[in-house]
Amino acid sequence: MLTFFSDSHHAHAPQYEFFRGERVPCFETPARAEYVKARLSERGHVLQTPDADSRAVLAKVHSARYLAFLEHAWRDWVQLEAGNEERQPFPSVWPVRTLRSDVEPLNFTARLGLYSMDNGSPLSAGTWQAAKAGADAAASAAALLTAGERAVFCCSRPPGHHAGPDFMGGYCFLNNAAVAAQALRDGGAARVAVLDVDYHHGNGTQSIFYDRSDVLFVSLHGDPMTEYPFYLGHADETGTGKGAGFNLNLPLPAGCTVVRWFEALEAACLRIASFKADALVVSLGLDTFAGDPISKFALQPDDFIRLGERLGKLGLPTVFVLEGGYAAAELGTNAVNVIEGFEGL
Ligand code: OKP
Ligand code: ZN
Repeated sequence: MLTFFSDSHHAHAPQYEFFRGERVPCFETPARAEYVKARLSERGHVLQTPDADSRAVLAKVHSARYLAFLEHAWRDWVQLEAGNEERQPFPSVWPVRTLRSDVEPLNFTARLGLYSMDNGSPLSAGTWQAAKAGADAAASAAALLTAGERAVFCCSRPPGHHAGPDFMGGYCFLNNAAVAAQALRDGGAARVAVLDVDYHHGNGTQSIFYDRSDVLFVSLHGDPMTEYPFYLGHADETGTGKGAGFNLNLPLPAGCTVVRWFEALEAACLRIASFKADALVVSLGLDTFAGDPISKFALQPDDFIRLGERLGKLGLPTVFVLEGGYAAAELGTNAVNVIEGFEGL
């Protein structure tokens, strides 16, 4: 499958995150994309550098003030204090209920909190450059589908599905799946379905399209009562206004069986078929793998072939966007299994 890959992903390489109050190495590492790239090459898939500029599409899925903050965040951080280029910024205060989010404060940490849903999304010097390359890959993939290509894979990082209209979160900064879906709409697809199979609910993608009937969002994920992102992803979230009925969440208990996971996948596919989508965007998180260090589903490598086969049966032009998956060494095999299952190889 034709794949977009950019070396710019290396520019996003934060050193640590917080886990149970301790500093730990980041789970979301440059090695992830490199393992996937290596396995793709080994299997003869063609890698291309993204050639579209996503900026116009980004402006339709993210707010202008969030994009402006993110693009200049590292510069602002470094200018704040000598030595900051060696330090990672983290938010420490958030505008929760009763506090104002309409006014953007001048203070850097206050602005970082305004545009963050958690303290789990460390910035580094090239975060904007890497995230922008991922969005460019999504826009490039959509352009190829518009020109008649059946399927394209975006091998990009950092992931995107937790990034909402005006915030980052869960290692995500720009919502690549939303960029792909919006670019497909702009290219003439009347109805686009986004299927999110990452272990974690794609809260950002859901929120971006929640009031729209032209983009259906369907997600299967760990139940937010116990799993990140906790505050969205329940079954009773079905869309609002014109978007009522165009959001489907299929939360599953942490630790559930592979059989149960595939039953949910079937329900998701049936909804996408009844929507009569013109194109499909798959938020391809691979953290449903049994060996994933931060997730609790049990898929085996061969199950990813079955996932690809089922998606192929939908018969839709499809963009795959890499999301999570933290068993880095197994990521290449699992990603390529989905792709080759889809292609019927
Ligand atoms: C991103 B994606 C573990 C912290 C977990 C949230 C998980 C983000 C998952 N130390 N942080 O959906 O794979
Ligand atoms: Zn995930």
